[in-house]
Amino acid sequence: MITIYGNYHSRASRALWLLEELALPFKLRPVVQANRLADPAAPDAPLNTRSPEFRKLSPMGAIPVLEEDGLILIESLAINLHLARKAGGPLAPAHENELAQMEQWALFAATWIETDALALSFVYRRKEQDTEQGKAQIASLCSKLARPLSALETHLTTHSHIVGGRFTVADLNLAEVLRYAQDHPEFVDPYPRVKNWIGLCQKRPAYRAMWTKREAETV
Ligand SMILES: N[C@@H](CCC(=O)N[C@@H](CS)C(=O)NCC(=O)O)C(=O)O
Repeated sequence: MITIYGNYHSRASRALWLLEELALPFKLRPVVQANRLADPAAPDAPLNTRSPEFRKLSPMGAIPVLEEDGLILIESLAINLHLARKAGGPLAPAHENELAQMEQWALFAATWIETDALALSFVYRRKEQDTEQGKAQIASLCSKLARPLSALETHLTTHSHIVGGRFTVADLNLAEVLRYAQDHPEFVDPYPRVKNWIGLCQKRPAYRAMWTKREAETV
């Protein structure tokens, strides 16, 4: 049985979307981010990323974690590549070259995009988007994202999807990383193909199902 530790308001959403796509049975063990709690060490605190019990599973103390028949994985994009590959089917790599490309795009997302996309989201979470400092940060982050987004736009001029001409875990991983930047919707305006591709990813019934559960979640 697959167990995901985490919640829908975290990077666990990546695995939870994929599990909807794959229609696989799984258990979600709620773990909340410690920084969302007033006192994560309180005796009545819910299981959280600093709980000793959880730290035994994840030395990083971060969610998501996957546990499956003795296998423990603590990186969301690796969890998804594993789940897709093990399940097989259209979302999985069809051969070694596709696997290499899917790994490449997951690393592309994690190294070229995630930090700046997340920083963009945090400007909005801090409600600084209309301040002079916030506007300057947004401009700087959009300019840092221009290089990977231009590369992605170029890729999408000759490819309908990220890998293999069909929706795969590579699209899902990249779309989820880029989602952070969507708190500033204009980020994607200079990249019409990227905009269209994210829209198509997020119209998928499995994404909508994940999102509905996220909206119903109280963390
Ligand atoms: N690179 C890791 C990052 C995991 C991560 O930072 N998770 C956040 C939630 S999205 C977390 O657990 N934060 C709470 C904490 O660090 O205590 C991944 O992609 O899985």
